Amino acid sequence: MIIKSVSILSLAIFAAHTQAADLSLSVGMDKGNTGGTAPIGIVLTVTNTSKDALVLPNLDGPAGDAYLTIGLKQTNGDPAFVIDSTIDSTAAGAIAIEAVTIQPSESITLKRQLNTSGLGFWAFADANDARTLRLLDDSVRVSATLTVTRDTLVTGTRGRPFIGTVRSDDSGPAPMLKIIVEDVNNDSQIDCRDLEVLKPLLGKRCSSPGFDRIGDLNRDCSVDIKDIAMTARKLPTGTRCQ
Ligand SMILES: [Ca+2]
Ligand SMILES: [Ca+2]
Repeated sequence: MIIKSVSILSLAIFAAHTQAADLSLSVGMDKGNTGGTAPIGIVLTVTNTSKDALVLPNLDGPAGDAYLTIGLKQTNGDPAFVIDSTIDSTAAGAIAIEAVTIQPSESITLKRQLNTSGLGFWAFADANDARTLRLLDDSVRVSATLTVTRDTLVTGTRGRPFIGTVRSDDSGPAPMLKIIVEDVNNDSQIDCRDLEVLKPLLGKRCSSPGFDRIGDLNRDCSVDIKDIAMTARKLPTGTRCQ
């Protein structure tokens, strides 16, 4: 029994090593600002680091053959959360619904939009308690994992199917993004223009006509003085707004 366990362990180590040598995955930001409720573009670069042409299967959809996980982890120690993600498109804009061959040293670029719900970045401190919903408001580290579980969709392509897992951490430090909810108009600055966006929303609640989540900075379903104060506190010293 002991011998059997050791050989399984050795196999696992060998597999991890060969996968790391086949592909590398790096993560970057398509758009750095994270204010308001704007989506964030994540750019993933997959590079063939092996000597063979490699085939990646259909990358569209979580059907099970290939999937991508993008992890967001707050650097202040609060719980991480993870998005199980499909891949929106290749760099050229086409959805990757066909298997793709990557030649040795060649890279393909994939894009993924996060926060497309417009709700802002949030997480549950306790997944079983809806009252623990809160915004992510710290720097967030982004990482990604690409997993290919089988090659049944690889047809009509030339090359060796890639099956395995590759993580962005393998190719360097994970990029960071800063979440700034006080930048209401998402122009990378906190100034009087952000207060101008908030003013007409004052007094509106989730159920009110004209309510806009962009003004509800603390996500308590009400645009009120607390939201104004959050932005006001972040204004540069000495700023006077009309
Ligand atoms: Ca702004
Ligand atoms: Ca509020």
